[in-house]
Amino acid sequence: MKNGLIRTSVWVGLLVTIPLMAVLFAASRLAGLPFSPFDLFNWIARILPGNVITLGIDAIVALIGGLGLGETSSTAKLIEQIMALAAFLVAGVGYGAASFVFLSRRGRTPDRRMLGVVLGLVAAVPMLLLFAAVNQTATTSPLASAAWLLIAFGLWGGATGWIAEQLVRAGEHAPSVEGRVPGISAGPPIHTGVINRRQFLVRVGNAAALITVAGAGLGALMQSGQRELLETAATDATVPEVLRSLPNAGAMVMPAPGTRPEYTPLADHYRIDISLVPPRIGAEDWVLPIHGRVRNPLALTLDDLRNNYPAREQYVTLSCISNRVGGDLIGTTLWTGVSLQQVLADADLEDDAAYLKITSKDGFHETVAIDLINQDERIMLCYDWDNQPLTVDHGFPLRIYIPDRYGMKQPKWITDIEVVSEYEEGYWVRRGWDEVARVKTTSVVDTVAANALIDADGQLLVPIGGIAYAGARGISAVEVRVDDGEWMPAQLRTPLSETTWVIWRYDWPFEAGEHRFAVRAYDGIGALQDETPRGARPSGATGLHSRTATLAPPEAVES
Ligand SMILES: Nc1nc2c(c(=O)[nH]1)N[C@H]1C(S)=C(S)[C@@H](COP(=O)(O)O)O[C@H]1N2
Ligand SMILES: [Mo]
Repeated sequence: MKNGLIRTSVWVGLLVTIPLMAVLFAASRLAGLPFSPFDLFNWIARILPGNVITLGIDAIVALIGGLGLGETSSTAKLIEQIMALAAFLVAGVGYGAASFVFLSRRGRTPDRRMLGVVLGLVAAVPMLLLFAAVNQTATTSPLASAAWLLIAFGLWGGATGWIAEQLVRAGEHAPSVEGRVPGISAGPPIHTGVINRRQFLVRVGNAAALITVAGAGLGALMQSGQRELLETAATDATVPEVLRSLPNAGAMVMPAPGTRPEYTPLADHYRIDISLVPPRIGAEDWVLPIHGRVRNPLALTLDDLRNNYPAREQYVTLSCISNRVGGDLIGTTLWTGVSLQQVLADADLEDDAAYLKITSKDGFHETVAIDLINQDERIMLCYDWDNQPLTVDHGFPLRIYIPDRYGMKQPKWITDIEVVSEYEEGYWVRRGWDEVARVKTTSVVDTVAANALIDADGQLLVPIGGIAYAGARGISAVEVRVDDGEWMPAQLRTPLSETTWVIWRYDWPFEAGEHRFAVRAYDGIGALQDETPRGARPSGATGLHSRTATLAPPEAVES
């Protein structure tokens, strides 16, 4: 094949695919129509083997950490979204370029545009299947979504056909018709006046750029509008009131300056899930079926859960099993819901009922042993976080809380609970992660507060502090080691609850110079955390966290 043809075909592929993406984006923002680039990526993420995915996630998390790109979970989502766009672009340009070559070569094909439309519709078929398999992007009816995909991809193919037609024609006429209007008898002219292939492509490029800018701009405008709405809702309603009434308000030990907030602002809570955009569930259409090995199948609305069962509240620290030692995939908030023990009592389980199979809107699923539920009334179906309904990101309308387990065991966006007699592996367990996913004891140095020295009767102290967390086992002790010294006991602040992290603090007698501060924790039964450095897969990261700080001589410190 001629080099020129390849170059032109790639160029044409770009000229038709980039505007297609912009138009799909605008339509998804304006009308809730499906966004195929994300559907494609979500689908790939679900079929790839678990270790490949883990490798990918690890690489992203390492990249974010290494380059200091900011908060891990939202940055990771952004990177994934960019990857999704890139993957779609590559696939789209590839298919578009191949279509263009095909269409250009068919000598005297009567109608390249129609043929192009057909090729576009062919490409729409996998997008329709993907949409049917993993749709989280659309809120429109399946019929409207399918129709839109056919139209958009049909137009995309048609545009390729039209460009091929015009270029073939310009090629036929270019040498002989200089100065004349070309191709009058064979259909509509490219344009009046002199035009060659290059000029034509530049014009198409301008049109493509215009559509892209308009589509992307319109879509972005809608997006920022939505985000603002969410943010005002979150800040107005709740945070101050909740913070004022924290249960440990009277705790003696104060966090060292620079320690992370003990209660994570909702907007800052990490988000981890398998979807590029969270599934949106309408409260009105949602009912939770509890069925299977039960004598009394239930179908509970959100109101049923709120009104027919006593509400439970629990301050909870949630951590992702992928969190690295010292990472930010961990947060603490107030969870409200109903004890599963009570709900299951109403369902009246059959004698062979052994597990709940919980399924989510995004295709995520997990199995919870009924024995575990019977042992712990804190296991609950939660509808509120931070004293307000769950946000879309965090699982609206319902998620489960299981103390002492990593987030991977705790589905958000629950749509179905089936009571079963046989164990079944959950989504991440199937992909090679720990079956139990019990939280590993961990501790972190958040701060060496070199600019907040304390003068204790002439002795300068540096406040050092951070968190320690051991799931529902609680923390019994924390120790700090400076350089190669002895492990010294830290002070523990009363935690928000027995299932949250504990803020610790250690005021170290000041010594100028560079020092390394390490921390380790003992869980509630006195077991020391695992000091062996280990990555997150498959059971959660272990190892010590430390922070190095250079302390300026006291003369330089303002008193
Ligand atoms: N439906 C669904 N639930 C899910 C997930 C998911 O991908 N889909 N991810 C789990 C994982 S791995 C974690 S760490 C927590 C994170 O909850 P958050 O995003 O509210 O912090 O949700 C869990 N529940
Ligand atoms: Mo997770």
